[in-house]
Amino acid sequence: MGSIEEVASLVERGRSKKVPAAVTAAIESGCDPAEILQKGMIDTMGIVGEKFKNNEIFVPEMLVAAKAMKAGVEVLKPYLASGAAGKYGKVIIATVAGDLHDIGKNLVAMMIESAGFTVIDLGVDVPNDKIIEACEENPDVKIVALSALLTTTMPSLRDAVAAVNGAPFRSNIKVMVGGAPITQEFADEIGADGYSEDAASAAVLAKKLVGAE
Ligand code: B1M
Repeated sequence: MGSIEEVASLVERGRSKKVPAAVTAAIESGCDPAEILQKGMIDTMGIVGEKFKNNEIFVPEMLVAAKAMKAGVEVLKPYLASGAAGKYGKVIIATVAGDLHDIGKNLVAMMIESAGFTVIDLGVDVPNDKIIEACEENPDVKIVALSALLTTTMPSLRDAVAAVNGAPFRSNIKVMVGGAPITQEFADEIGADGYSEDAASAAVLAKKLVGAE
């Protein structure tokens, strides 16, 4: 019998090799894939973050937990994605310069893709000129989606949005931002078109920004 608790425990302890089988077992036992993601993985990363903050664990433990979660998400992907083709156009997504966190960005990418967009993922620690270059190479891009997970990379997010806002193609695209320290107020202040708190609402926002909802 698989369970969400087993998935959570393995993710927290960074057992990458065991997580995929535990996720499969949980699904086979009837657990809801969305709940496995939220309770078994996202909430667990919250616990990992708290332990790090309290000096109970250190960067290597955070890293292995992140790897374990990624291994689990791979198994969940087909259950969470709707399979809708890219009918709403292209989205460029990136984690901003100086920031290496990508789990949240990857979930946002997955949800946006599954909502019917084609996602071009530039990865983590992406300099502004690379974002601009990607927009120029894809003149039909509809949205630039930027993620920042650290209070220390909020200025990078501000700079990245400023770079896009100053580009000649600005009127053709929308800019959306998110990440744990980001708020609607900050998004407004830096001149983004939209902010969302989590991956599910990011997909709703993306559709709204292109007038599809
Ligand atoms: Co780092 N880290 N980390 N870390 N890490 C946090 C973010 C932290 C909160 C932990 C803590 O202290 N409690 C803290 C930041 C504190 C702060 O800024 N105030 C922190 C720190 C300090 C650091 C380092 C500085 C540690 C060090 O070296 N001393 C360092 C910085 C490295 C760098 O980026 N330059 C660092 C490194 C790392 C690892 C590399 C080890 C690893 C990341 C591995 C990876 O991503 N591949 C890591 C991890 C795993 C975490 C925690 C534990 C988990 C992050 C995560 O994946 N969460 C994190 C603690 C926490 O989050 N509670 C922490 C799960 C994920 C699903 O949530 O990313 O928030 P999240 O994404 C959500 C929403 O934010 C939103 O939707 C997502 C899904 O619902 N969202 C968007 C995200 N992007 C969006 C974009 C959108 C819309 C919504 O539109 C475009």
